[in-house]
Amino acid sequence: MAKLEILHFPDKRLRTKAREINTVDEALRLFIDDMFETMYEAPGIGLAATQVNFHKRLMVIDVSEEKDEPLCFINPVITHKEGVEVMQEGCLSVPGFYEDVERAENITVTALDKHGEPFELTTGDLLAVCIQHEIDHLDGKLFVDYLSPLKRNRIRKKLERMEKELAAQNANPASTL
Ligand code: GNR
Ligand code: NI
Repeated sequence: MAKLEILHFPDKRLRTKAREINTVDEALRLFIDDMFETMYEAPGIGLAATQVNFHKRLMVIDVSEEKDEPLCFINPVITHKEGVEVMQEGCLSVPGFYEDVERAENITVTALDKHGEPFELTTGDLLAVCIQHEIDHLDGKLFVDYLSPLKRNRIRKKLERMEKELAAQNANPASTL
């Protein structure tokens, strides 16, 4: 197992539209294990392949308290949406920022599981929000896209500055001692 590197906004690679997966094999299952490890260690309740620079339609989620309900979605498609709900969202690719986002309250999603078997799930609450958030990633979309340009640019500038400081620190670790 391996922890994968998570891309941060405004990295252009987060804007890539992921492609459908044609074959669900052992190699893919090993990668799925790495995605779960990366998500649990972050920690996060979901992770889309786009965030770890793998541009295929794959995402993992676990919204349970005990972190014992792993869900894997391959080629997910939302077939039904109902109601509207506002929830405060965060994102591992936008670290440290939390903002209200409006999404469908209840959804039905179809996907393949990690064995390539089709399934359908109808759900609400945090799981419904998380599924919509992850599918957005697969389409190159981030929760900051729902905010005003002013808010989004503020977040972008802060993250760019943080990234710069991190790079400088990595180049010369003694400078901050
Ligand atoms: O860990 C996460 N928490 C979260 C909270 C509210 C709405 C969505 C999320 S998803 C996020 C992990 C992540 O960035 N997934 O792409
Ligand atoms: Ni996210």
